Amino acid sequence: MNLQEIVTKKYNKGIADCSNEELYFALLEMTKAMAEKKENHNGKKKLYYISAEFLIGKLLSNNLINLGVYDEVRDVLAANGKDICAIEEVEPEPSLGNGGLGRLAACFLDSIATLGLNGDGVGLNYHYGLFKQVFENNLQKETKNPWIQDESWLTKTDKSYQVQFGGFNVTSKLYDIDVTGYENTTNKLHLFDIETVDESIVGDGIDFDKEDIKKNLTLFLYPDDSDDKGRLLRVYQQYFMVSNAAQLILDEAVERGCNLHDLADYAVIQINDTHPSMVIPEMIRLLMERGIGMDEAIAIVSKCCAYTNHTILAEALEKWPISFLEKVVPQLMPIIYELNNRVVAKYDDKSVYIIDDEKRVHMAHMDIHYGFSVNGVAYLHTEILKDSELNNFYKIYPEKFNNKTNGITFRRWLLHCDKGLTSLIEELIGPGFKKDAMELEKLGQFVNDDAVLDKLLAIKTENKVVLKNYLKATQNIDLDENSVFDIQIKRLHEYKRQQMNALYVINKYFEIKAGKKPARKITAIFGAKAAPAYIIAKDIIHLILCLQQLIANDPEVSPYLQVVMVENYNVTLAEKLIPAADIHEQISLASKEASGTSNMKFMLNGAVAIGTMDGANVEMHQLVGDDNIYIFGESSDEVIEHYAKADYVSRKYYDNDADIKRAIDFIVSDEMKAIGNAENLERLFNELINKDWFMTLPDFESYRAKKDEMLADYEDRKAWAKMMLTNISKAGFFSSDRTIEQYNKDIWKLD
Ligand code: Z15
Repeated sequence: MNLQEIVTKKYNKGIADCSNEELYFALLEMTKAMAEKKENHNGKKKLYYISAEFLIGKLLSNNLINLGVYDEVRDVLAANGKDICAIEEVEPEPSLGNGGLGRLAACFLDSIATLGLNGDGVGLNYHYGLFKQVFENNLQKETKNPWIQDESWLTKTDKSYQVQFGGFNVTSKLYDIDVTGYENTTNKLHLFDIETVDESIVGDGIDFDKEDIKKNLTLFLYPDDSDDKGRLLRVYQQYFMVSNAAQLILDEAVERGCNLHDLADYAVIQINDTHPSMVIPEMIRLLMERGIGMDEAIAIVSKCCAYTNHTILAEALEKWPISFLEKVVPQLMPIIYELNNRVVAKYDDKSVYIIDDEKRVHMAHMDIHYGFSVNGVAYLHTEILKDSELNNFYKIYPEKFNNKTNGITFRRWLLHCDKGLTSLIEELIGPGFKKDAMELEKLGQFVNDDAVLDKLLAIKTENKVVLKNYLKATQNIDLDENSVFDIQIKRLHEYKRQQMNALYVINKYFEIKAGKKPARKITAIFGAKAAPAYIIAKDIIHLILCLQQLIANDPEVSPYLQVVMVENYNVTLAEKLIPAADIHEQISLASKEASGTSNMKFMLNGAVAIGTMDGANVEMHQLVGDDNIYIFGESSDEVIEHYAKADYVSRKYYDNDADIKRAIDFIVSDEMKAIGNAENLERLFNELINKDWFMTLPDFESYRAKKDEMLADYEDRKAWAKMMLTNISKAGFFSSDRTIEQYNKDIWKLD
């Protein structure tokens, strides 16, 4: 059925007479019907990508693009006086993830389907996505973020399982979301839920009764990124997810002819960080229940499971107290003890044990011993895992370790979000890059073509105007499209060092006051959510919001400098911000950002990076060369050495560098305290001068100098446009299609 037919059936009127809301639901129905026709269950072996997060974002336009009908639908709507962009606005964003890890899972599903691989995602159907961020008195407040409507992307299936917890059991219900690849087949994202969840127990903010598991199990996504905060409920969620996944995997395998002994020929499980790690003991338990002996069950599961590590931050590596597991999943404990005993019997080195002296279960250790693959998410990250963080494991199992540098889907992060740039590229090198991202290299031939460079700059300005209009309409923010847009968007975390960017802003403020004016106005744009319990992160948001207000109200400074912190940064906003960026900030403390993925999105959209030699920045630098990226700061080796020697004292930098002292003192100045709260500002001040665990101060001076160099270079518009073009032409490597091809070739081996 085409759109008009669906509209007639649903509403009995013409497209022109429908509201945008009605048209959204009609398109939803049309898309789901088209996706279903492309389902394909070929291949013996199937991949299950299990993840606590799938940050899929809005799906309408992405699905229309992948189904190959976007242009047609846009034109039909336009012929009826309707704007497809306005209809896209109606869709609520499913924010079923925190940040990079969840968004990566969503990009991977797109690429798995695009490559026609037999692979589904498995996760949880959170009723509320990541909290909605609102600013009140320059502070972050969290409110609930519902996304499920009567008609949604979810399709209720008849699949249902029993999941046993200590003391009670629950009945699951499976909901599916179609994942249609670009001009290819449809796979599924399986999201498990229970019918007894009670949305009415959520109060004003995001507080709710944590005790009644049957009412709250899938109510919320834990709002922590690169952190394992959260307690018992998190273990309940994780076990619910993997017990359902394991039952689904066994059912489907048996349906395809598996006799359980040969499970590894039918199923491969990718464990996305340690959140799904309990799938290992659960699978062993279920196989034993079906009559397989312990030794064989362990061997079978070890051939099926592969683990991806996404961080070296100690606070993000999950270690569950045995007491938690005893309470929530007592049936797994004998298996976990046995898995640990086998390790203890074989190795003297306590650092590789699954259970430590403090009676905590190290989830990653279980994955490494009882999985067949361990991968990091960027070259440098994997090297650090092998050389330091997981070195004791690497010595035991060198053959298990491999790198899979992250990637992004170009359908969402170019074809959808930057239509102007997409058509310019198509005009220049034809449409082949849409299927084979490496074809972007062909753009290199235009690096001295003035007409092309001018068009590139014109598209960037257009995108800046689009962002300006959008932020004016939605957040009442005024932007100047003739200023430099310098953007840092990512979760608020000290290791990502938004505070260093803020110190740069303060320094620039003083320079302007002293008469040293920048060649052009700088617009420093931030977007970030802080975990609700992460005090210092919230203080940094407070600092940025106070600076935004203070500078906007200073007539001496505001013509040259603007600070903007967008409210409720999410996938939808990223799709508007990234195409409008001139400069992107990738300034994490070297060694701490496993990969980063926004760096790839910005590069693809013609922004130029200022960054440290961290995560995938290292590979980006190698691809574009010194002349097309601005690298500063200490190396990961130097940073790792500081930690080893414990020789960093932030106070010394504060005492010995007048610029640093002036900037940090300003945080607690009378002007700032007149706008903000003394408590928040003083806490942040003390943190910076007494601790600064992520070493912003040693890198500050090289950061400041590098950014000033960059801003000066920006004034040579032609040279800048060349850098933009070079970045775009080299971005092909960061397609998640490449990443997924590597996962399949080295790990999954699907036919
Ligand atoms: C998360 O978003 C990431 C790592 C984690 O351990 C958790 Cl819990 C959440 C991020 C990394 O910080 C980022 O560098 C990486 O690009 C992303 O995962 C995807 O691999």
